Amino acid sequence: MKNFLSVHDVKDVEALAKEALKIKQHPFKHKKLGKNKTMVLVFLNSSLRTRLSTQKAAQNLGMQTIVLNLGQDSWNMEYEDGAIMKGTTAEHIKEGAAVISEYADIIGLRCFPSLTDRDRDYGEFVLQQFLKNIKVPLVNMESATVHPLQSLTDLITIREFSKKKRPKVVLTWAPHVKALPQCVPNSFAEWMNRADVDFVIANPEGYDLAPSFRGNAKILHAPKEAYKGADFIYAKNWSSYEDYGKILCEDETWMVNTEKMSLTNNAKFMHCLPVRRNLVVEDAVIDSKNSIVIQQAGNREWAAQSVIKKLLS
Ligand code: AN0
Ligand code: CP
Repeated sequence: MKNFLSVHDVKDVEALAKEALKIKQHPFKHKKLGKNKTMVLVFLNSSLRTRLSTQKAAQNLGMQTIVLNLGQDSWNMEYEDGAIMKGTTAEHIKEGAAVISEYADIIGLRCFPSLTDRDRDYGEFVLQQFLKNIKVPLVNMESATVHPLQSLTDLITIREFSKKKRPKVVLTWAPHVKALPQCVPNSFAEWMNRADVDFVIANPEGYDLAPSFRGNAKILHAPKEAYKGADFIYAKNWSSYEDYGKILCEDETWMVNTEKMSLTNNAKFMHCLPVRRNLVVEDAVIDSKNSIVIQQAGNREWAAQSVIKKLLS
């Protein structure tokens, strides 16, 4: 593996999930692999889980870690080629990324979408600008269109908690007050499409994911039908891809609640977190024994470790 940018860098998602679960059993077995190597984690946006779990994963492999909150701790970065830098940006990505690369053996990057310019976001402009100017492997810690460390985590969590070989997994849109990226659902869909699961997406009209991400997944525009017989309910809000970055629906009947959960096959509740309670999911569901959001978040460490291990090997 040269970089970990999306599912396309992974040959076999189920094999990688198995590897991550093996690492969970023996986290320090490869402590020598990263000796005298450094991972620099660059954040253009907030993070709790990714920030902590990725550092911990690298440290479990013996690496040193440095976290940089770009634009807050460092200079404001310019990304446009040929820019005349008379504005607020003090350093160009050409030097910025190249210099980070001098100190790093692996770089992690979080760079959310603008949600205003679809072509720029879906072309992964910022991530590509980094990629062009570094000479070490890059790990995507959520970019403009995907969040592969989360999706690998989600797959290993499903395998860990599933009694069936081929569980029914439902990704359901849920309401939110802020326009959020499509990264988590896009990525979840691409990974589930490659995994051995019965995958269904439920979202309101106008919220269909981009065709390249939803693939051949079954799409339903009403929540109740989707919940029937589900083994996993995976909730997430996202803004519209079609009417790019817009909030088109605030219908609270899409919130995950006990009434809809009762239609499932005693489904486990999943969410990548952070989650807004009683907007995305009712307290009674996230506080129930069927909620596995904390175990899911815990698995971020093993997902990250399996990826970093591959990049070091
Ligand atoms: C982000 C998102 O929806 O992509 C990060 C999730 C991991 N969520 C928020 O900004 C609330
Ligand atoms: N799920 C996730 O990526 O969480 P953070 O945004 O807190 O890193």
